[in-house]
Order: sequence, then structure tokens, then C-alpha cells
Amino acid sequence: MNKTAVITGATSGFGLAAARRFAAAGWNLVLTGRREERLAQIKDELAQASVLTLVLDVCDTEAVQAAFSSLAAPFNQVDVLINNAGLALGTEPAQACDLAQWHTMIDTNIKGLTTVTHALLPKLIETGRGASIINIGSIAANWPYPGGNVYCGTKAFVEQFSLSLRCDLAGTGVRVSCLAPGLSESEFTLVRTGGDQEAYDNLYKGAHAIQPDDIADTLLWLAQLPAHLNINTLEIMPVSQSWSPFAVKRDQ
Ligand code: NDP
Ligand code: 8X3
Repeated sequence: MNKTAVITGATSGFGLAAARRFAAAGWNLVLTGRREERLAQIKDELAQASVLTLVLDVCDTEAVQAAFSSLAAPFNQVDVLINNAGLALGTEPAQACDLAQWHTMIDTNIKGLTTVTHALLPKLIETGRGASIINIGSIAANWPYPGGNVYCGTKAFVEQFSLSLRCDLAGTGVRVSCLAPGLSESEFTLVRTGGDQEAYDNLYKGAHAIQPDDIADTLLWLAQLPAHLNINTLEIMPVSQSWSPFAVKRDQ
């Protein structure tokens, strides 16, 4: 029987690329996102696979709980949950940030991810051995940078939550991984900058950034690992990206 993956945020970037990869590998898919038209396009494109699309805002707790408690066959046995929906808003220093944007990042990247996880945990535990939760973290969790403030904080939560979940799920057979990419080319940057195409072009120019297909390949690899293996945290950067010295602000 085909396995089923639930992918949040499947309307673009990593989630869309993963949907294509998993469909090509024969998985059943539950794909979610807020943009209905895009979900309809993806369903058409992946017509060879069993695909259920759910228009779902991960910040809407009741809608998430209702959608995942009423999954019908073949989608009611969940093998893999990819908690991918997320966003960054703004690149300003903390003292210049918009509080509403901070709250949206917390609501989406932390509360939304935990709501989806809570709703699907019983099904994943029912599946047991070989089931996986793969949370999309970021290098931003461990490598702070100016303007990262709350976004970095949300991704640090994702990494710690992933590790802590492993402790609680010991004995259930359910695996938990945190996949933490670095500079990756996707709509993420347009969302973050409020649609600034020039900022997008400048960020990715000459950087040979990670592509969504690279992350999709890694996600499928994680999902298909032998059931006795758990990758805890996996950090990926493009070769062009590395670290700088600490900043030291000197008196003039
Ligand atoms: P995209 O902007 O291309 O994709 C983000 C996805 O999240 C979209 O499908 C969007 O769907 C969905 N989403 C956002 N908010 C919500 C919400 N409230 N409810 C449901 N779905 C939502 O970006 P990426 O593919 O790059 O990002 C995917 C994940 O990877 C994010 O968690 C991001 O933080 C993380 N990441 C990205 C990196 C990068 O450099 N690009 C690097 C490291 C991590 P819709 O708008 O239709 O709701
Ligand atoms: C996104 C990567 O470096 O823009 O999580 O924070 S970064």
C-alpha cells in the first residue's frame, strides 16, 4: 500500500517541490496552504497521484483540528508529517520592527506548527514504526544575524521542540527530524521583503543558493530511511555560504 505524507505549505517553495518528489515516488499526499488556486493547480499537475488538498491556515486551530480529524482513506494512515509552512517578515533591527509581523511569525512558525503536530500525533503513533515528523527549521536557529530577531527565535523553537518530541515519542517508533536549510531560493524572500524583487535578485545573485528541489530530495531521503534510524538535526548550506567574524562595535 502507498504511504501518505502530509505537507503543510505546499503551494510554493520547498513544500511544492516536495509534493512533486513524493508524488513521483508513489506517495499519497495531503497538501495544505492558504492559496486555493495554487492548490487546485497542484492537484491537476499531480493527477497521477492520490492527492487531497486542504485550504488551511495553520494559525486557525479549529480548522486544523477539524481537517485532520476527518481524513478519509487512503489519507487516514499518516506516515510522514512535513511541518514546512512558515515565513519570515521583515529584515529591520528589532527596535524598528512591526509588532504585528513578529506576532504573525510566532503564530505561524511556532503555534501553527505545534497545532498541526498536536492534531496529527495520534495518527502518527497509530502508524508507529517508520512514521516520521520532519520539521523545517533553519540555520537561523543557531546562527543569529542582524534583522533575524524573532524569525531566528521561532526556528530555535522548532529545533528544540523537535528534539524534545523525540524524548516523548521514545518507544512509539515515530521519528522526529529537524531539517535546517540555509540560503535557499524561493518566494520566502519576496514574502519577507513585501515583494521586493530587487532585494530578491541581489540576495541570490551569484550565490548558487539551495533550490527547493534540493530540499525535496533531502526530505524524501529522510522519509525513506530505514525505520531504525533517526536523523535528529540536519543543517544544509550552499557552498557559497559560511560564517563571518563576530561583529565588534568600537567606540570612535
Ligand atoms: P515559500 O514562501 O516559498 O513557502 C512557504 C509556504 O508556507 C507556502 O506554501 C505558504 O502557503 C505556506 N504558509 C505560510 N504561512 C502559512 C499559514 N499561515 N498557513 C498555511 N500555510 C502557510 O518559502 P520556503 O519554501 O522557502 O519556506 C518553507 C519553510 O522553509 C518555511 O518554514 C521557512 O521558514 C523555511 N526556510 C526557508 C529558507 C529559505 O531561505 N527559503 C531557509 C530555511 C528555512 P500559502 O501562502 O498558500 O498559505
Ligand atoms: C531562512 C534562512 O538565513 O534567511 O531560514 O534566515 S535565513
